[in-house]
Amino acid sequence: MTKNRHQAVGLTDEQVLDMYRYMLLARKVDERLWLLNRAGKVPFVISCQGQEAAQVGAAFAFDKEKDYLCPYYRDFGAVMVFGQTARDTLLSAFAKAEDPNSGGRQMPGHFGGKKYRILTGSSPVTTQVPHAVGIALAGRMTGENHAVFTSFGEGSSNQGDFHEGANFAGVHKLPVIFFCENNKYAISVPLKKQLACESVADRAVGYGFPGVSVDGNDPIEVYRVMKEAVDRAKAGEGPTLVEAVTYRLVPHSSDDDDRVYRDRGEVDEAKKQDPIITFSQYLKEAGLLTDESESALSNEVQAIVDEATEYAEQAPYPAPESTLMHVYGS
Ligand SMILES: Cc1ncc(C[n+]2csc(CCOP(=O)(O)OP(=O)(O)O)c2C)c(N)n1
Ligand SMILES: [Mg+2]
Repeated sequence: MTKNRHQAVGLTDEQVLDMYRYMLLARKVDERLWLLNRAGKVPFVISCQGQEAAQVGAAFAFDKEKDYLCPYYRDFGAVMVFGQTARDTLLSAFAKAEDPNSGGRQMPGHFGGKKYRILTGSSPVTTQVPHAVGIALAGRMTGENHAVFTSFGEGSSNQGDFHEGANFAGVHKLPVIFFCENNKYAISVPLKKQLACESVADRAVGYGFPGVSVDGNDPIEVYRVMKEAVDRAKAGEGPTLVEAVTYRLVPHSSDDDDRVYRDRGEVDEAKKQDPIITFSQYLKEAGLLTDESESALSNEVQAIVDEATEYAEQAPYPAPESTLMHVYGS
């Protein structure tokens, strides 16, 4: 990576350090979830590992006071930039009453929260896409003109919801940014068995708006492309499809064994491009991070994760008598 590229795209030194901090926080929270799962304390984990640069770089391009996020289950980095905390994630993993996503009712990774401007997610993949398009249409009708950030995996870009949402947004030039995190697998299905076209970004032409493919391990490039897309959206020029090419460094979920469908050599090769490592190198070359400040930051983030774990483990469960709340109307 060339030195100080961040300044050329309008990011300050403080902002790129902040990006790295969010990436590290997302990674360390994720690692903690796996430990808790293997210790039998939390039932399920769905990971962001390998996709933090894409998620954080993309989320930095939005106005957190105005814009909306309709994320998918891996988006720990994005939801944290929009305001969710390590405590929130741990509360959700332990299914505690204070979980802001669903009060301990949904599986982990089903993010949501009015105060964070994050739309509640649903389990069928890609349902968030038409919702995002609807929020953009509502913003046009009310004059709020917010941009909407929606994300999904490349496998999910085969779902009807993606195509219907993209078509409608293209026709009405709505301010939606479709963000595909192409991590090369849909559970055990590799990319070449998912798409016959060259890239997910190519699909945009069919809906009459630009499609851009970007290195998802590079948060500065992801930010640059997303910022252009957000600026276009807010200028009334319509949607953009951005494909961030990443790699899922861990199994699909805590219930998956990826050794049965992908070669260890491939995973080891991808680990060399782990964005936590490559972005730390960039920051060091730019003179913004040293071994000492990196280890201080790492300790600081680890302490946040420890505190969040402790807090969430002690927190109360939802009251049993509230089980049917929001399920049946009376
Ligand atoms: C409509 C629907 N079909 C199938 C599933 C089961 N499922 C959950 S995640 C997933 C794979 C999605 O792959 P991709 O979109 O590439 O996202 P990734 O998990 O790789 O980030 C599938 C098939 C689902 N949740 N919803
Ligand atoms: Mg995928």
